[in-house]
Amino acid sequence: MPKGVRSLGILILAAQLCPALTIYSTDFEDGSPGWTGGVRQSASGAPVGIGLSNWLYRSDDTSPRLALNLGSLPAHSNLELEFTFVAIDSWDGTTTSCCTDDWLTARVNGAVVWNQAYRNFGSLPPSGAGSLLSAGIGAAAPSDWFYNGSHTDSAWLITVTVPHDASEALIEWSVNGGGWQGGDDESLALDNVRIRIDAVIPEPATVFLLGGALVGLGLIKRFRRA
Ligand SMILES: [Ca+2]
Ligand SMILES: [Ca+2]
Ligand SMILES: [Ca+2]
Repeated sequence: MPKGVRSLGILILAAQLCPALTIYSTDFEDGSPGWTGGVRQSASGAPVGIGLSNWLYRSDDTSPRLALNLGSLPAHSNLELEFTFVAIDSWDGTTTSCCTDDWLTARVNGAVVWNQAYRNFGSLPPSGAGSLLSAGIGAAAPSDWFYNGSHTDSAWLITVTVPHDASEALIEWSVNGGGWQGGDDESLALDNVRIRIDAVIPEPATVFLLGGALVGLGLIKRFRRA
């Protein structure tokens, strides 16, 4: 390989692999652009201390679905999905004597990337997957934050990274398990949603060096011809 071409290859490889390119984020404080299937909402008693002030809410039917459709993504190989999920009121998980199962499912372009059971029902601490968020009252304590005062609520920070290289991402959240009761008994909310990809972004300094190398190669060729 000619020395000049090898140098260019090294420079191109030096372009920074950026695993933290945020392509979308929202806390629903200023609206919910790009979303379908939910209603932006706030409620008195909400645990603002863990970032819940306004959120996207769904309660009302037998197969609730919240969706976000993103397009024109730059080249990438992985997608990271981070969000706060709020299990509101008497989610039953897999363990109560009636009304199970209650699972949260997330999909990216139709593929399941998260599928976990959540339970608030009863006096036990909430159960589920992800990081249980507490509003300054201790993670183990059952907490009734809002809506049905007879049932506790829990919030979970969930992060999942999946292989993904498509230029579009349809991200969907739904419930499954056959135990969904909806309405004033069970509902769900999303907040603090952030989508990141690992796009390759040339650093400005690298672009400068690359440009300089190209100019240099041209000068060398011209000098050799002279
Ligand atoms: Ca919010
Ligand atoms: Ca409640
Ligand atoms: Ca249930």
